Amino acid sequence: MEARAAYLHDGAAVLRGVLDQSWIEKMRTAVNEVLASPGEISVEYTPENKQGRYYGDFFIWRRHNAFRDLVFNSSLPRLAADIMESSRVDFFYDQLLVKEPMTAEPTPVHQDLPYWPVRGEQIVSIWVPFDPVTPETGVVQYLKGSHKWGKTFAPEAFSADSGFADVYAKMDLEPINEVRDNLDDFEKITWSLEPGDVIIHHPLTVHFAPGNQSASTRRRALALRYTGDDAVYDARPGTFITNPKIAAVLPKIMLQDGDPLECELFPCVIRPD
Ligand SMILES: O=C(O)CCC(=O)C(=O)O
Repeated sequence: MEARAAYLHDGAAVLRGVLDQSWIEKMRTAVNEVLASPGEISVEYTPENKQGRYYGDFFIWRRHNAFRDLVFNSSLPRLAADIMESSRVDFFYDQLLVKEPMTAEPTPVHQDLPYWPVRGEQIVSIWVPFDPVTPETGVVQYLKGSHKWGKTFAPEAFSADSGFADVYAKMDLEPINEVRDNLDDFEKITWSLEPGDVIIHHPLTVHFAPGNQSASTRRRALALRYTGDDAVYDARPGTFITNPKIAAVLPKIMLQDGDPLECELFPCVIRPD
């Protein structure tokens, strides 16, 4: 599979025309519903006195049918299985990232894995936009090959007052400042996308996204995280799931360090034959 080869080599790859228009329409409506009625663990990353809106939300599949349908019944779980070459697929979580027109806030330079209570090789994110995305509206950019650097950087909170900074401080990892301050030194890969196209990325690939500078085009996007055969629960302190606000609304996680992920919160989507 060409996309898998690119994903393994570069840390990210694009697939065109994966979702048809009916999914896009359905999810646009669903995202608008979420934005009109923000979830309990949603975060407004744009300060109140500033223009635009950078909205983040998590685990929406648990409360919204359209999100659940996309996660379980679209072609995306099969895509995840193929990219990971995994006989099983579990669903880790969904993360909605909306940048309305004229939103200045960037997505910080980061790797995903340090935020997560998971370890393993078979873990993939599928970034699914519901609007056309360009560098102007805030498409994600990846540092080519950074998943193979053998480094794990300390997570950064997406905004100073989002309530995550104290949680992440529990991790004793190398800060990412050196990379963030020298972005020009690294080769980046990025794509402009039409709705229906998706990007897949590796959990250790360093990535970031600018704000949305367009005066009229929205940037509604959903990141879906799937795991495969070798992924296990990682009980190290400071992962995003230990944020008290998040822990309070999710079922209690009974998993022990090293357990396979499947449980009520991380359901199996494709079971091995
Ligand atoms: O959508 C964005 O701005 C960032 C996405 C991202 O960081 C992710 O999917 O891991």
